[in-house]
Amino acid sequence: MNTETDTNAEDSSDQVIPYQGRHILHILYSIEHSQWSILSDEEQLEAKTDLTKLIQEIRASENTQLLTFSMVTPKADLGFMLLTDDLHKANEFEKKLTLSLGADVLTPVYSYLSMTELSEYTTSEEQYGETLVEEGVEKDSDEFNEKITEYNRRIEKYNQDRLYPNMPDWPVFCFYPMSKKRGEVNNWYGEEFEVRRKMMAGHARVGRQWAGKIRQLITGSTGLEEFEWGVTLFAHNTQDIKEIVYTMRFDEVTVKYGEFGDFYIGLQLPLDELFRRVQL
Ligand code: 76R
Repeated sequence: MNTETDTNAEDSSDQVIPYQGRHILHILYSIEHSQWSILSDEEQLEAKTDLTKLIQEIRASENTQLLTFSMVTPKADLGFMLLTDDLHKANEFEKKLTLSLGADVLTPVYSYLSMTELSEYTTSEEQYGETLVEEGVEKDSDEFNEKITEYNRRIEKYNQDRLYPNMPDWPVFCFYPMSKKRGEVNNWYGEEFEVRRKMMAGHARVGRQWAGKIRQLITGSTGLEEFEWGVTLFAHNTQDIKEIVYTMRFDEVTVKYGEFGDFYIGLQLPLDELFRRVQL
């Protein structure tokens, strides 16, 4: 053991370097109905009240969002998506959620840890300026400067949304992990930055066709999970999910480098409806 770390270990929270962004935890549970049915009506009510209180407590915690889902298909029953600023908080809430209905009622069947991140491929001010010049706007003219200011404002808002996302209450939730291939022929990490940037720009152009229909959050998990990103999509119906994922399969980045894990679909429901839906 490293003694230097030990002597500084008075307060464990000091050891976690402040992180600009959110930790994201997707946790899916199956409900052990046999265990649940052993509880009396009173105990069941108490357990549901405890979970309700816990959810309220988590939601009231600073810089934290917690979403609840009834999962579709028996891959899982109950799902949570937790977004919070601090790994200690994420860890504490996760442990509490698992025990919230009493021991052995909720069995975790899937979980995914990831973090919000800025895109590596965002257009820089210089690149945007070059595009303006190509479009015939004179460099350093009033119009040019105005457009650059407007651009910077947009990027600032965009980066804030990426680091500190606020998920919508849209009903359909979809989650799956993804990686970029490191094959002998197609190796994403062996490509020049400029090549990757151009391909990602193409990807974003395809994605933007779903503006207003799909809200996407891409979170990084390299070093945290086997896959490199978590993809969380919200939609108003499953048709839009199916369409965007299908269409993207033909996008160059996905065609050449996309690797997918398992897909999970859930319905975002308020807690009382959720309890009824999952038969608690
Ligand atoms: O963040 C941005 O909006 C800028 C452009 C952008 C990036 C950097 C973007 C746009 N994505 C980015 C990164 Mn995406 N995305 C997916 C999937 O890939 C598939 O085939 C399916 C999974 C969907 C459906 C989707 C949707 N994206 C990424 C990354 C990280 C790659 C990296 O950094 O190397 C992955 C794994 C990924 C996968 N993407 C968009 C969308 C949509 C809808 C958009 C437009 C968003 C908007 O403009 O509002």
